[in-house]
Amino acid sequence: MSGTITIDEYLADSPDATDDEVRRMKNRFAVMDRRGDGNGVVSQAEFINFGKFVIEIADQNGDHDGRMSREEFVDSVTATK
Ligand SMILES: [Ca+2]
Ligand SMILES: [Ca+2]
Repeated sequence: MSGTITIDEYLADSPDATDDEVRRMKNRFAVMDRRGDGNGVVSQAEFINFGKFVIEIADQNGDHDGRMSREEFVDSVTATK
């Protein structure tokens, strides 16, 4: 692994994704990159930073204990924002 992920590699992880899922994944990929250096590929650091960000948001919408619980995770992936 080169340490970076391209959009094609990212989408290849979910070959059966629906159009809707593909659109969401493309958005997520763009956000990951934009929170970093915006060079069109996602580095490991950008990927990890985004993961931390997602956990933080989920916890902020939950009980603020610094961890993402199962319930907070489910809320975060089903949220319609
Ligand atoms: Ca990048
Ligand atoms: Ca929590």
